[in-house]
Amino acid sequence: MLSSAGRHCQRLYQTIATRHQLSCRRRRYLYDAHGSALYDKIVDLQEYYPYRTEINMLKNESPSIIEHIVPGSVIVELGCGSATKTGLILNALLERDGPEGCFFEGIDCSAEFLHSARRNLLDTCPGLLQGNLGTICALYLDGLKEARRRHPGKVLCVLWLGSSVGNLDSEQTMSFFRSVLSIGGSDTQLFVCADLWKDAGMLHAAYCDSQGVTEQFIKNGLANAMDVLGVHMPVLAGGWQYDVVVNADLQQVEMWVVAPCNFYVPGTDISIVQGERVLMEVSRKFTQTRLRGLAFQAGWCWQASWTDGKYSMQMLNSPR
Ligand code: AVI
Repeated sequence: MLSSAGRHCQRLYQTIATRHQLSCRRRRYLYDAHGSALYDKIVDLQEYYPYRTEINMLKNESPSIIEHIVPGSVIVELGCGSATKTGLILNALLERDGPEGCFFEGIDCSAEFLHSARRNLLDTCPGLLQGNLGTICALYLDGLKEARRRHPGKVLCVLWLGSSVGNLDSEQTMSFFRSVLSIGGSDTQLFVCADLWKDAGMLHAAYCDSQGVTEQFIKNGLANAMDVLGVHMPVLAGGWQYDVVVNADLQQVEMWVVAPCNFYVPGTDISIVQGERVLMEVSRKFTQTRLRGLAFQAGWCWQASWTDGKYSMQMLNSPR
């Protein structure tokens, strides 16, 4: 059952979504240029362990990960950004399969990121052939359709790094897993990375860092959302309070903001009262079993897993 605050939050985002026909409504507001720059700072924070953990695991496990990738597969990275981690897998593949056997397609909705991904990979993966390195400027699933169109009959190994699966709810995750499978078809692998449920103190610190960068990131998303809704209250923007809740029942970290005063959303019947909480972002944490369960329900077959106890990587296969 949703609390009345919960209902309001849902309605607030629903309003944004219907007005602007956004499917991933929260993420749009969080990751504008300023938000992306703040996120780049987050990943360097002492307290924010997931990014570093994933890099370390990729460094250690790449040789074992690629054992599960069929030679000649096309590596397709969803939301590749500047592709800072991808080289760890591509270099291992280059070593095993040589330049002629290594193919990459990076998908991102920022042309700027794709440009730097290309430069980055050509710098850090000597041997990667320019002609085997493609980029697709699109949302994930549209990009995946294009990757499939470019490589008919080849195995696609779809990388979904960065524990972004944690920012979707179960239904969205299932639907996303299903879509990847139906677009990729019978010759598809999905390599998905996710953060595991762990000590509450560590989780809280990761999302409520001592420098307040995550707070700025969330408030930037709030300012963008308010702007779109036509709620102009620059003076109040600073008055919102940031509150991180580690929700053990749902195994997720919740990033809330608390309204500093009453206000109406123009053109709607939505009113927010002083002290009301608005949920800006959720970062779900998994157990390996739960993650595999979701994949399984969506039609994927499990192939292999890697974990350091804090973080998990799963290689999934389309059914043969
Ligand atoms: C992108 N995603 C995996 C991040 C996370 O940890 O959930 C987003 C984030 N939000 C605040 N800090 C990090």
